[in-house]
Amino acid sequence: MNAPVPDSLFLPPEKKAWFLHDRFGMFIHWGLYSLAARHEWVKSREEISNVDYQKYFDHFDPDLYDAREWARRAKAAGMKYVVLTAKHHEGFCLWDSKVTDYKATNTPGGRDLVAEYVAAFRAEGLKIGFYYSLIDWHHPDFKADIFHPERNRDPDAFNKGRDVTRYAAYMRDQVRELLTGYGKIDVIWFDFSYPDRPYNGLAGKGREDWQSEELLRLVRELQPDIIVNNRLDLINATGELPDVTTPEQYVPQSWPVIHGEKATWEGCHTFSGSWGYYRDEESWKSPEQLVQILVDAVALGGNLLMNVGPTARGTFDHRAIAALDVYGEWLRLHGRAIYGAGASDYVAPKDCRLTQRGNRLYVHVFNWPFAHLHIPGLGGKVAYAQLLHDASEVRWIDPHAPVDSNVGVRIAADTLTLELPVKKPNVTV
Ligand code: FHN
Repeated sequence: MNAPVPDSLFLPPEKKAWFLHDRFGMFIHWGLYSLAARHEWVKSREEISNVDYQKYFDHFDPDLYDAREWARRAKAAGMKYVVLTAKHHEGFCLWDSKVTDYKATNTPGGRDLVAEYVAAFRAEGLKIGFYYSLIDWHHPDFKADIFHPERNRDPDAFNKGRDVTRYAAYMRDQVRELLTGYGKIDVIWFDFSYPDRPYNGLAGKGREDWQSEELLRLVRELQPDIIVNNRLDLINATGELPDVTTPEQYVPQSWPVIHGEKATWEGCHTFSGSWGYYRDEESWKSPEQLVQILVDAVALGGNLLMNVGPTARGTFDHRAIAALDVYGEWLRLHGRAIYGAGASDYVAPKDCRLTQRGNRLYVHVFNWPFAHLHIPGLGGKVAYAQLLHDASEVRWIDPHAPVDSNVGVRIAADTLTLELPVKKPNVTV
């Protein structure tokens, strides 16, 4: 059983208020894998050695990278915070780290990509986050494991001379650089622990490998108000995980509960199934799916961190831009159903989700035509019949229905959001 760490290492609820209000953030997965353009795990999946992977380092030059353009698009899409992969599992650092040569400033591009990112997104008013990989397939002290590109070679020979303590100290040095070199940082997103995944004689990795408690203490010392996700393999005395629970690419069926408490949680998703830029990826989500993933998260009291995988030259491709535009258009109309909103205690009709902000209830309709909407506790039937495919008419038949109900406006995302005042404010955001 995981030895608990003191509650003082976890963020008190009031320090998460901005996060629970903002609800919607941009994830950005960007690295040498973007040049391979076929998934951020390409090095592991194709078992590419450091020597063979070097070509991506030698050619990485994001000549079209304009962080201000990225920041403008994130803001226009209604995203309020952002988390950039400062270092992903490949071990390549997007900032000018002093403790490694494997960094963006040593590639042909020669730029501190993190510095430009922080300045641009901060200027647009977004909260700043870093993703930092606990896994590092390039570092000389990272031992072979079930995911390592060398995993099918001789682990004992591979691990010879590799030192876990040195590796954990390297990570602390890098986290210190990130949390002291770029001003106030609002989120740090560690990724990921797998203590229970021994395979083929190779151990998993968790809090002992990362020296997670020492790492978390350092984070708290450097940025006391920062939000930390729950992938350090740490718990407190009640089994709570640091700050935010982050289900991986799935929408929970109910509000995640940890040891009897509704958790602070954030879903993380991709537009296309791949986190890193994947040129030939086909399974891009529809506008309806994009909207529903966001609504589902907030309707269950959570946040959404939606990912963009920029190209190696530093651009968002046309499909990502189209997806961001869907969010921007929908949130321009229905942002008040998301920001500062949360789960409702009213019961949602079939094929609908409810979000609520104080005494305003938002009924998100994802399927019609059907006869009527009936929300128990709101009197009779609230609206009826005319929810035809074009949703051109929605009539309130409940005599007590509020006269100032605003009928949602249908947009390209082919969803409909109705808004009406209710007596019971939502008590849990
Ligand atoms: O292996 C990573 C993956 O590449 C991606 O970064 C996701 C984002 O949540 N995290 C890990 C898989 O859970």
